[in-house]
Amino acid sequence: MQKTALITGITGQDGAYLAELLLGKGYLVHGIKRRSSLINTDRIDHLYQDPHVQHPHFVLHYGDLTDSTNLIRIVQETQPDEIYNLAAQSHVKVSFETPEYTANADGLGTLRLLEAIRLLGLSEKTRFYQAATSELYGLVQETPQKESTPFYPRSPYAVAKLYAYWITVNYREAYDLFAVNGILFNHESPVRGETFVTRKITRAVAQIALGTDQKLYLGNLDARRDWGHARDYVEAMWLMLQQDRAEDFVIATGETHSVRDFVKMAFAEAGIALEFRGKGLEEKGYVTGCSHPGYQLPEGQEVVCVDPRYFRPTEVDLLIGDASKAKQKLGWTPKYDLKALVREMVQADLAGGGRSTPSAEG
Ligand code: NDP
Ligand code: GDR
Repeated sequence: MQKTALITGITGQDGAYLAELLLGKGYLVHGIKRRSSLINTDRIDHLYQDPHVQHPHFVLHYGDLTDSTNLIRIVQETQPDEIYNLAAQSHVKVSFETPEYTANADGLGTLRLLEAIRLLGLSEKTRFYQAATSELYGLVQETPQKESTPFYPRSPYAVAKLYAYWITVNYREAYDLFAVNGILFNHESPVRGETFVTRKITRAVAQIALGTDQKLYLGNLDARRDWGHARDYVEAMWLMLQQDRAEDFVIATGETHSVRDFVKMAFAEAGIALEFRGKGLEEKGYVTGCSHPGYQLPEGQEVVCVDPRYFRPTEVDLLIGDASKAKQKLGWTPKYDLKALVREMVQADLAGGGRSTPSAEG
């Protein structure tokens, strides 16, 4: 029997990789996309199917997590076996500027979907995946962070996701719903949104190497993150919904690196050696060698600067996850290490001239 999945946030990074994974497994995939004045389906265009074909495998619906009637109608029409709730205002810094909207979409949006399942009498049929996040851990309580580590959210985004986490647990316990939280640590890819730090860095590396830009401005270089590859992480989402019991899982690589480390690795991947000098706001990154014959970057050129506009009112200093439970119960291990991730991202941005967002294919 063909399974049906409904993915919210299908136009985002994870939505694109997950849709590709599920289509490869023979699912009928429905996705919810928002109406926008410009077409925003770049990441999934390679999966697009003409809606006039007789039995489409990939169907998009207009919708929004802030509109419960719309969500109820889509869940009723699609009768999904699995719902993956990936939609969110997902930018931590932006959440300080749009806290109420973030709470509505990321917090209440999750409740609306759970209620849709319950009100439509789908509690026994439909399994629910919630995109929870390592941002829940926020201010460090213990390291490495695991399922039992106490939460201490540090942004309106993380607080909204805390509500979503607990309402998912509550519906599991109150209504016996198969509902799980995947507590995913940062995961990236060549189609990562351009304002998240990794992609901002790899795009800038490409532009600086190709001579179309000269400087990369960043915020807190000391923040440490556990960065994995989105392709590995969507596999874990799917595995969580195939278990006999609904449980929450941490998904992480178990390694942590600073933003500064990531910058150095990304420039090195393009053949540019970089050294940081100075402290605090005065810290800067200088070229100390350029081994790529195609680029002309003189030694001593200043290519990275700190700009306080990218600082957050409250920061998450250190994330490093312990995914032992996922390894043991889901048989999940990441295939990519950070070096391979950085290589793929930098090479994709160099190939695209540091401009376009390539699709999630390949
Ligand atoms: P993206 O920002 O790339 O994608 C977010 C998606 O949500 C987009 O499709 C966006 O649509 C959609 N969306 C935003 N607001 C709404 C709304 N009100 N109604 C409907 N759709 C909406 O995020 P990622 O793919 O990186 O992340 C997926 C999920 O996982 C998010 O919930 C994120 O918070 C969470 N997460 C991500 C991690 C990561 O490192 N990537 C780690 C842990 C959790 P549009 O394209 O129109 O903007
Ligand atoms: P994060 O990702 O906040 O961890 O949330 P982001 O890449 O935005 O920031 C990571 C760290 O880098 C520091 N930083 C900068 N960040 C951005 N965006 N831009 C900069 O110029 C910059 N300079 C330094 C940040 O301060 C931070 O410490 C991501 C999102 O995908 C969330 O949706 C998800 O829940 C978490 O990862 C896990």
